[in-house]
Amino acid sequence: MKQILIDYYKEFLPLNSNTPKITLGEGFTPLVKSNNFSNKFGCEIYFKLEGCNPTGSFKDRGMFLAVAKAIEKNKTKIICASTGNTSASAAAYGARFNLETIVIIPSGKIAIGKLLQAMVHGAKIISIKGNFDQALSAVKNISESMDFEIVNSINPYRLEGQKTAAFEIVDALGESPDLQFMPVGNAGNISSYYKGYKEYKDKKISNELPVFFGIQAEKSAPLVEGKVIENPATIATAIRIGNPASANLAKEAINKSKGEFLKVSDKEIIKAQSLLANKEGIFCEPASAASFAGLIKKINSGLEVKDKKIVCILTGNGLKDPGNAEKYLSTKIIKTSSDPQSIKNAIVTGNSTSFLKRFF
Ligand code: AN7
Repeated sequence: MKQILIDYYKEFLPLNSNTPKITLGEGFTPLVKSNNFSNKFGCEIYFKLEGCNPTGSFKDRGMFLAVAKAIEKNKTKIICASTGNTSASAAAYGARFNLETIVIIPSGKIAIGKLLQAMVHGAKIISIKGNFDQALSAVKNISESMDFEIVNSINPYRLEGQKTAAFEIVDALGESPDLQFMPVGNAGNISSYYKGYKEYKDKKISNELPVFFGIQAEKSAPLVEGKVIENPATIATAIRIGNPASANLAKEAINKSKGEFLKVSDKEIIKAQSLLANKEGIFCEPASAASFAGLIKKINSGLEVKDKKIVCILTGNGLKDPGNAEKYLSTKIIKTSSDPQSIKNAIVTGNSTSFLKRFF
């Protein structure tokens, strides 16, 4: 029988005999090779499908450990600020392991699928007039006085859990990829990957670190601009963050690997999301598509990728954000009567051009 993540990588995780071995089935996500784009660009492109985690995003890899450690410490309440996916994950693990869960979200800026997840799992949801950065700052303040365990990525166990994704990639490829593209919001995940790749290198399981490309949305790009963005904006609400908590760790990952932070526009994000859906059969959320948008942008501006192994991290499932998908990616539905002849006519002559094609 397949092992659970907490057992499979136990020698790399901060566990002791009091840590409960909990799971919701996180990790072991597919690493899928792109045939279309690998051939087109003369390299090997892989997509890490983190949307296949139990709540549909990579957050579950960190949440299982943050929650296990909270239980180990006899905590009964967890809290997070969230652009959506952390709250969905916290709510699910909180429900399963009998913890009271509070989520603080920026009003009106969280994709409906994620909000529904927090609701169905029974979290207490508090929507604030403010953005993620303000929500996180409030959470830090509240947790001290109310004995909550914070399950945002400022909790070091989140990063420890999330580094398992780097192990899985090396285990699958037999070595580190040459390049890795991933979205960056609060900058926890890029820091986790860096830590994971580094631990495998230190143990001589791999020889190199990948060169990291951290992709931000154009108007939410504090790490590209080198300053805090007071009012971040993007349709990729998951990464609508102006003051990343793990900025220093993320900078280390970029500097040590000789990579770079890069920004892409909302239009480039939607285009990449559409290409993944139409040419690869992969439906990821907008923030995740930013990684592929970054790769395309670098290739178009002359990055040498020939024969390179490249991984794009697709951090969350497309169904999380049906609103943007309906607006930009959906196709026209052809309507007919039930008469087989008119159905045939519709198949032959009907036009179901996507909104996107008209948009561009
Ligand atoms: C799909 O849920 O910050 O750079 O509160 O949901 O580690 O923040 C989500 C972030 C990328 C960025 N892709 O990761 C939250 C939250 C998706 C995300 C990121 C997020 P970090």
